[in-house]
Amino acid sequence: MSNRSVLQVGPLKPSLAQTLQDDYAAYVLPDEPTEFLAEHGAEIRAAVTSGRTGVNAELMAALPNLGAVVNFGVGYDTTDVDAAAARGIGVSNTPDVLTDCVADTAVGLMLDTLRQFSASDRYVRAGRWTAEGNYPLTRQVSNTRVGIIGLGRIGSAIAKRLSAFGCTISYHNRHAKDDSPYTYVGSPVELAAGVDVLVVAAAGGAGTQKLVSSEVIDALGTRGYLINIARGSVVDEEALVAALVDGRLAGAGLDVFADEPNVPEALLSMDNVVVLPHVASGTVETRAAMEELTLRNLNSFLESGQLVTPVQVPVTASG
Ligand code: 8YV
Repeated sequence: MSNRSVLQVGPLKPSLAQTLQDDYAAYVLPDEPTEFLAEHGAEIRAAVTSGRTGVNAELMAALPNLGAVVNFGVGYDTTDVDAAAARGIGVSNTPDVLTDCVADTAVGLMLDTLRQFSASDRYVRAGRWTAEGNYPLTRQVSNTRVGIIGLGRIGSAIAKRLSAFGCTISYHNRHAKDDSPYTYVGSPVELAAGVDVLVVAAAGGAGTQKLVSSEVIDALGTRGYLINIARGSVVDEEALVAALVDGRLAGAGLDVFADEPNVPEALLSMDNVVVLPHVASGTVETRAAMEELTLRNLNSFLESGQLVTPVQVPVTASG
């Protein structure tokens, strides 16, 4: 078998892509892959990708000896895990190492959205402080009621931070967590109805598609805010934009969108909305830790057939 058994799928952090070239002589999947796959598909044992691209069932089918999809990022909703499971292909992600930065971003977005710091900054820069006087009053963050959708690693880290702000935390998950100090609520609508701020921290994928529906947004109501650091797919974005345009929701802080990097035009002129370009894990420290964990997964798989942080264990690892 060829030594060139690693395939880069989609753009990656430049230093990671460079290491894949230098240390693994990795192939890079071309934009028009048909010819490449016919010639080299059978050589590939591991694909390295990110949440932005992933490996779909069609690509897996063209890689008959694929044993692992190594994903840079905690979210792997762009990889077809069912197709991988059916073939005994392992999938790894990069949990834990990004939890703190993503939770920091959620809290920062919440502060910015309710207090309108970004909008206030624009107000000063535009000379409006001197021309028009003080900025309008905004909403308090401390002591608010916060509902978290998805109390996993990241959701729990957000809850811990917001507890220090005196916030009352409730959450919705597939199942109540026995060891959680926070109040479990049985449905997203019920959760939204009882809070000031709804924070989305659930994994993306088929099971959470538009979990934050128009009904949930209506339940959050005219004084409610939505914060999303998870995936755009978890929210009905059209319903969200419509509610913001109509003034049926107080505001939103969004790091993720349904069709990145495209952000609905209507949001761009709203001072009660903060839009970030999917930066939650984007610090030097966290991205380095994600890169390191990605390479540990790749090495471990190539050496022993085992992934370090599998989301799915290969049934028939090909060593
Ligand atoms: C990254 C993310 O921006 O980990 C995730 O799921 O969304 C982010 O940390 C992304 O994976 C990089 O492509």
